[in-house]
Amino acid sequence: MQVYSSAQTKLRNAHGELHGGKIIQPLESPKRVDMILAALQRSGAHGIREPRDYGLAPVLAVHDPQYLEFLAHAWDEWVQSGHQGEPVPTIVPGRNLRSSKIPADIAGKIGFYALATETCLSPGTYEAALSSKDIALSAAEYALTRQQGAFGLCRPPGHHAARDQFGGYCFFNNAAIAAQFALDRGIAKAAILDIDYHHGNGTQQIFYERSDVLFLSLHADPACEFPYYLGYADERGSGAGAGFNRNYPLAKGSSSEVWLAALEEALLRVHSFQPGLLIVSLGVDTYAGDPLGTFAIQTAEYRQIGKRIAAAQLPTAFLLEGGYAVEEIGLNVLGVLDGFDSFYA
Ligand code: SP5
Ligand code: ZN
Repeated sequence: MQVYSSAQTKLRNAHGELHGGKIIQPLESPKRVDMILAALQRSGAHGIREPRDYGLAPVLAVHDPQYLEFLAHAWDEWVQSGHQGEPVPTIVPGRNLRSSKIPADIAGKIGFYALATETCLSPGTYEAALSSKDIALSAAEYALTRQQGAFGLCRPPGHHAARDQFGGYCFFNNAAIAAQFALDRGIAKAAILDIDYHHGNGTQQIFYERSDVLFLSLHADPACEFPYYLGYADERGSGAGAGFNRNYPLAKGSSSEVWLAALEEALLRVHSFQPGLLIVSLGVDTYAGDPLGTFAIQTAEYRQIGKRIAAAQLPTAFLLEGGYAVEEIGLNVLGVLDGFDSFYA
């Protein structure tokens, strides 16, 4: 299938990530892109292209303008304030503080716009995030116009990013931006199937009150895993969106059988919704060897997952989310793409 990728995504190259009480080398690293590209090139089965520049309008169709402004200038403001290290949020407007005031000071702004504290800001993050959304948009446009499959090698990932918050390694919600773009291009309905190990809290939040985007997420039970505060089965959408949000929280350590059964249920819902575009938030942190995951999916099983998704027979844009086992990430992603194509071969 058509693949979109850009070296600009590697400008997101933070030094640190807060993990288990230590600042470690980020799991969400540029090497992830290199390893996936290497596997794609070895295979030769999928053509790779640069994305086109869609500008900021599709971002503003989903994200808060002040949040965008914050991301565009956060690093410079941080440096101008005399700081040296990479900023992590140190105080957030939690339950007992006001969130109606946006501080003038950059450290305060970082807390205001953060939903998690593991993700450091860094020079180049904004530029990489811009490239990531262009990759998502290019893949979605290709899938729509050709009525085929496409893969966007998005980085940084997007599904944790809310309308006005970053975190979980995410800054712009690539899947939401692509879905909204497709709707603005004239399709009536889009479905987002999120198969990352973690719940897609940002995507859920963005479309929670809407009936034109069906959001389905298979993930580790938030009672036990990040993002902890969203992703439970009783979250089914509200207002006009009631019934258009479905979560499939799975126990830590779930087997491939359990996971695939949940996928079947979710795909049945996609089928009855009849979307004009299917966006798959593709995280391969469901892999048995993933340093953040606990699920048991093996490399050889990703092919079957791709084939099963292809059986929905919809124009489909796969967008990369998580996946941190860098040695195997290439084969795991390739398996999904090959499996998808094998359905049509
Ligand atoms: C896109 C994506 O997959 N984002 C995941 C972000 C998860 N970040 C928090 C991970 C928490 C891991 N807990 C560390 C405990 C160390 N023992
Ligand atoms: Zn994840």
